[in-house]
Formats: sequence, structure tokens, C-alpha cells
Amino acid sequence: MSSTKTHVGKYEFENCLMNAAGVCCYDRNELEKMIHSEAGTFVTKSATLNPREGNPQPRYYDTELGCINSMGLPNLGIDYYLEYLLELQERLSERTFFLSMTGLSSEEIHILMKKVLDSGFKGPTELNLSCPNVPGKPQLAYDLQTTEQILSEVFEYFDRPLGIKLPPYFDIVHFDQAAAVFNKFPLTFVNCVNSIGNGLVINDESVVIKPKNGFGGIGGQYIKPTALANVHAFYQRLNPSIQIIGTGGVLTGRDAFEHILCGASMIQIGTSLEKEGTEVFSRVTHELKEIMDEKGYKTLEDFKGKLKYL
Ligand code: YRO
Repeated sequence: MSSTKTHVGKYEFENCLMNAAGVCCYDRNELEKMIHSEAGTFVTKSATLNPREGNPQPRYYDTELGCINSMGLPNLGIDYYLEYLLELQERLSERTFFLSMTGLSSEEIHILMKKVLDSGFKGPTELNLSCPNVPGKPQLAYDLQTTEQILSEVFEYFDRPLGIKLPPYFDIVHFDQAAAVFNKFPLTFVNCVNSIGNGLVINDESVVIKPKNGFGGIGGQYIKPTALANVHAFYQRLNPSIQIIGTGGVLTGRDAFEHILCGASMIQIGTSLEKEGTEVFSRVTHELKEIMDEKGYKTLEDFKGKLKYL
């Protein structure tokens, strides 16, 4: 019998599938659904210091091949997620869950990181680098100088497991430059990828979401080739101590299998979870195990990163 067990850093998980931040993780109600699903763990909606309502609706739209969103970071604030995670640390002490957060400035990032340190939360933290940091500059992850500056400040005091959520990069030089920066730090993981930024979906003669005159992040089947390329590019370049979480375009067991071939140790499901609900985890797990059984693979280690070249 095949197993989809995995680990990220020192943490072990019974299943390698989980939600992608932003989907099924806004409040306790949604996070309890994740706990009772076949997923190995969950990550919270990226938390900011203060609660946010997010953008006006409609701000999410499903298409045949994926979705577009401009949610605008609706979340209940860092204190809400930390309080719930600390409760779970007692109630389900044998399990591990991820906290996601993002700051709208470097100052906010440091306040958030220090809150996590002071809270006694023992799990892994994911810092979402797709945040606007300085007006007139691109999102943080596309500004590698500022990213390096902030990470070096953070690692002066933050001594807990930390990973970063990355947007897709589209140029080999950018893979090289980004990996060179991330390799300077004791990161536990990088998560590739967030939605492809600022796409535009049109229905008849109109945009389909209200914020930003229709521009929004693209997820789902559209983005799998980009996601796989980013997972593998960072798998090739990063210190082996930095693990990869693969996110983007996972609808089937075959998609999860491909992410693992590219080097992913954990796989996140966003759009398909939004469309199908938490049953997606049992379906995709079953499909992945069927492929592993066919090929005689017993564990993820048997094929992780073993993508073949021509
Ligand atoms: O709109 C969001 O809350 C959102 N949507 C995504 O697809 N990815 C994200 O990282 C976020 C939160 C961060 C930001 C895009 C609002 C800056």
C-alpha cells in the first residue's frame, strides 16, 4: 500500500495535500471543515495586524479553466488566527497547522513576526510576499532588494520555522536572482506559486469582478505549467534544507503527482477546493495513490524531484 505521508522541516503530516491560503480558511468554521477533511493540515487566510473587510463584491469569479480574484485580503486579524491555533495546539497536540500572514509595510511585517514569537505558537509560519510594501514599487517578491532587507531583519530575531509564499517568476534570470537571495536565509520552505497577477476575464462585453476594473489574480488550470516551472526551478536552485510547497493548477491526482516530480514536498489546492469543497482532498488523494500503485511507488520520496529530462 502506498502512503502520501510527508514532512516539511521537522513537522510530519499524514497527507501531502492541504488548502492554499485564501480558500476555506477565513474563520474557525472553515478551518474546522479542513480539520475534518482528508487534508494533512491547513493554512490560515493571510492575516494582517488589523481585521479587514476586503474589496467590494463581486471579487471572485469561476471560469471553466480556473478563476479570477481580487479579494483585497479580507481576514479577521492576526489575534484571531493565533488564538485559534493556540487552542488547537492543546486540543490536537499531535497535529501541526500553518499560520499565514502578510504586512502592508515592513513595520507591519515586524509587528506580526514579533506577535507570533510572543504567542507561543509552535507551528510553521508562511509569510505572503505578494504584498504591496512601498507605493509605486511592485509587490514585495518582485522587489528582491527590499525582500532581502526585510528577511535579514526578520531573521535577526525570528527563530521559529518560517517559509515564504511566492508569486510566479517568468524569467530564468529572475529564478537565479530570487534563489540567490532566499539561499542566504534559514528558510524552512518556499511555496510556489500564488495566483498569476493581474489577469483579466471578460464575459460578453464586461469584466466579471468589481475591484480594479476587473483585473485580478488568476488561479486554476490556467496556471499549472507556470506553477510546475516555479516549483522545479526553485527545487534545482535552493539549498536542500529549504523544502518546496507546490501550489497551482491541482485538480487531479495526476496534477499532484507532477508537482511532486518537480520537487514539491507538500501540495496545496486553491481553486479546485473553492469549486468542489473539502471532498476534493479524498478524491485527489485516491487518484494520486492509484498512480503511485500503478508505478510501484510506496512513498513520495520514491519519485520526489525525479523529473526526467530528454
Ligand atoms: O486578494 C487577495 O486577498 C489575495 N488573492 C490572491 O490570489 N493572492 C493573495 O496573496 C491575496 C492577498 C494579497 C493581496 C493580493 C491582496 C496583496
